[in-house]
Amino acid sequence: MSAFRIAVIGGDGIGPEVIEEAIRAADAANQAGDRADLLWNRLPWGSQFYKQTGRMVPEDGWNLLRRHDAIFFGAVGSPDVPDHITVHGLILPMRRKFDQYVNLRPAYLYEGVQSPLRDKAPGSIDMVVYRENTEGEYAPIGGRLYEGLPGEMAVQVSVFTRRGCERIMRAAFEGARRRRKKVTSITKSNAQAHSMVLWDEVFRDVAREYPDVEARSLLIDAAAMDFVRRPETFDVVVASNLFGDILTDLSAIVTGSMGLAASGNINPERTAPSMFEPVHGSAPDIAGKGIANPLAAMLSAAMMFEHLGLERSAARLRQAVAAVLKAGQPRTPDLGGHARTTDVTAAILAAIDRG
Ligand code: GGG
Repeated sequence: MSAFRIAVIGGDGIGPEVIEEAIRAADAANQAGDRADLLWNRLPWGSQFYKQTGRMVPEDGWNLLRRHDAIFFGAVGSPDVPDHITVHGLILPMRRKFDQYVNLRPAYLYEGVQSPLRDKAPGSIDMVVYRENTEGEYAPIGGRLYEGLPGEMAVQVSVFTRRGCERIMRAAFEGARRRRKKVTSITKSNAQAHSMVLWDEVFRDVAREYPDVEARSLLIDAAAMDFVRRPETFDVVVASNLFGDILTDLSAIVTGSMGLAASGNINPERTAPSMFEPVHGSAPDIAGKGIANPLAAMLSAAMMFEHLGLERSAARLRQAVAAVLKAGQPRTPDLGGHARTTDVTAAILAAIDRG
């Protein structure tokens, strides 16, 4: 029997709530599927841990994480700790340290889910965003000068390397070959005359290696419009760190809810563990109320299973999610219902049981 050590960081807000429910569903899907030996190693890191220790991750934390096959992550962000401490102390360094340079964010309109857009049939929105995850606008380079004084200033440097652009774009083209063979690159080279011009040049170079895949460039502003106006025209989208982050809230909401948006932070060379997390954040407004949607976390667990080669377990989990959504209930409030998080898990467990 294959064995996998999975580090679990529930993190903040609704993170631990949805992650625990997703583990219950993942265990059931694994029992019905691959029957692998899954060891879930829970790590109590997050804002609470920061308030107790002054660190988001303990001193030996990164080495400890590295010894796992994957990381299952909830959310980070707390109203009483600034985001530049929480996000910059945990999730962003993890992506860089473990070279998780592909942030894979699929968006799919499931049967039974109402898009806020008019007349969208199930499956008509079906795209995957490949977000560059280790450099770009989220590089922690820059500084503040004259803090607190009238002449205060801040400099934030974006970092775009040929290597960084090439590898995310190649991943996108490879992904497109397994789908509908169309890649859209998101740019803003009409305004950002250095970074985005390099991005476009590299895109043209990489596209030449994939003559069987349709390639086009779209300005971020036009893309934002078309994610709403004609989302069915997108197959694979490749975007920088910031652009990908913003556009994937849009792709999530046009497919019904942030509560359905899953993601993987992938190290394709497998030199370090990849990390899987729902796209939504910690949602402090509903934390502790037991009404968070666990489906994004469950679909993230399915992505993790696929990454680990547990295809049968992944399929069981995905089928159960699709069946519960198609049935129309139970639904948490983000999908217009009144159900609790645990009601959804119960329905998922029953759907896994039915097979
Ligand atoms: N589970 C997603 C999460 O915790 N998001 C917090 C956040 O702001 N992340 C920034 C990012 O994804 O780049």
